[in-house]
Amino acid sequence: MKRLFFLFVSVLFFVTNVKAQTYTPTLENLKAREVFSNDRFGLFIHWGPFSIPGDGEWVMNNRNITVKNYRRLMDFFNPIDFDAAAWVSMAKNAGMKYITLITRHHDGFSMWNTKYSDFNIMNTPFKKDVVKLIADECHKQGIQLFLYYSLLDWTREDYPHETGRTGQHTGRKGKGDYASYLQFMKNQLTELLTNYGTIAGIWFDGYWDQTAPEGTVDRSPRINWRLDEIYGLIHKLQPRCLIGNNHHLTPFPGEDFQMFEKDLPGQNRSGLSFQQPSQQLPLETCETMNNSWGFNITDTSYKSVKELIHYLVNAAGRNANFLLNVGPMPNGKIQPEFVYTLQEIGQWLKENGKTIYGTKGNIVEPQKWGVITAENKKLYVHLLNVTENETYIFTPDLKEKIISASTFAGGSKVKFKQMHEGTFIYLDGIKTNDTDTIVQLNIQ
Ligand code: H79
Repeated sequence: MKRLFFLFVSVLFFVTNVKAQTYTPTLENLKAREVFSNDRFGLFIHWGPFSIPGDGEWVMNNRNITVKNYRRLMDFFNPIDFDAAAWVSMAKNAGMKYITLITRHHDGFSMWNTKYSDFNIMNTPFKKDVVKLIADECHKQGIQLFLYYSLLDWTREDYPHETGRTGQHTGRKGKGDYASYLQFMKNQLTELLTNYGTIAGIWFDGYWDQTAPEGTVDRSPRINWRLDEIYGLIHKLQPRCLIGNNHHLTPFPGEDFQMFEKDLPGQNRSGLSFQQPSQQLPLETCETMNNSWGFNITDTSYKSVKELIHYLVNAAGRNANFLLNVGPMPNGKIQPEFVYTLQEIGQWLKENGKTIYGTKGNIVEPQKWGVITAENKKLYVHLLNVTENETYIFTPDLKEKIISASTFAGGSKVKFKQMHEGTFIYLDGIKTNDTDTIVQLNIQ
């Protein structure tokens, strides 16, 4: 009897202990994940007083600007040409299904009316709550809103700056106090998740400020972030809200999607993406239009429409969303090069969105010629790289049995041969497209 009781107690202990460490998403959260993975394309917006020097959002750190000097930017932020409705409709016309907005970047400036820091938008000459203006417009125009929130802060004294990898030259003398900083973040996140309607997700960044360099074996953080408390708070306030964290590590319990920065899942060209793509969670990859997130006045290395469409298709082919960034100018306008590119992508999506939205990727390994996306009984073969004189493409590992094949544009018949080793798709006689020739395979 005594032994049985002991067994009972240990089972109970085990169960409660395991429960404390695992995260069970609610049904509505799981549904939100599904909606998110079907969205496939979103707009990232990096905007704030950091836009004023025209040198990217890292200007404070990169030019060793002290807190005292940096705070002057607050007096200059007055974007008289800002029009939230125009930004949101630009995103919608580009075929984007969500917006991810910087609410507070590493410089610590809050873009909303917050009670918890005076370094905020209400103390600029603009005096308007940008998060509110954009949130209202997103709700009105029916597009989802994600909020970017930095865990790292280059201005606050209570952020554990002594152990930070960045922000070492901003003139802070005080001692970091994580308990105080954590409470501050909880207070701010409570505001964001209470006063701005439905928030589709929170996009964290800056965790890496407290980890050992990428590639080192022990990546344990120098502080205990107590993320479970933050995540618990978010899911309590809005259970549907999806949490993602740009820590460049394998997702932690409590996170609802996995993100990659400047890399397709499975690639590591940036040197930041050592993590394996999750098989369970929705995936997202973010990329810039030029080489900057925040407005950069000399960066004219614009990616072409074709390159960005390829990135979108390549992301979808790997089961990931594409979050494409703009860094609006300090006057509130988005530069014409970006506006043009987004319009063109939107045009392409109007014609070809059916092969992107709501599809699944990873049907076959990405191939030299491109990728495949799938929806119901259809596979879309995206031929991104084929030359004029290639007469066929070959794809291994295609398990589905093909009934018929045709071009997605125009619907003309395409010849194919399905064999044990793989499938041949013949290109002779079909009209190719310089951006993406899509072949639709109807499967059994
Ligand atoms: O918001 C945008 C960037 O400002 C932010 N994330 C995107 C979405 C970003 N922060 N850092 N990076 C991008 C690049 C990362 C640089 C790092 Fe490092 C390399 C972080 C860790 C290694 C340099 C070395 C900075 C800290 C150590």
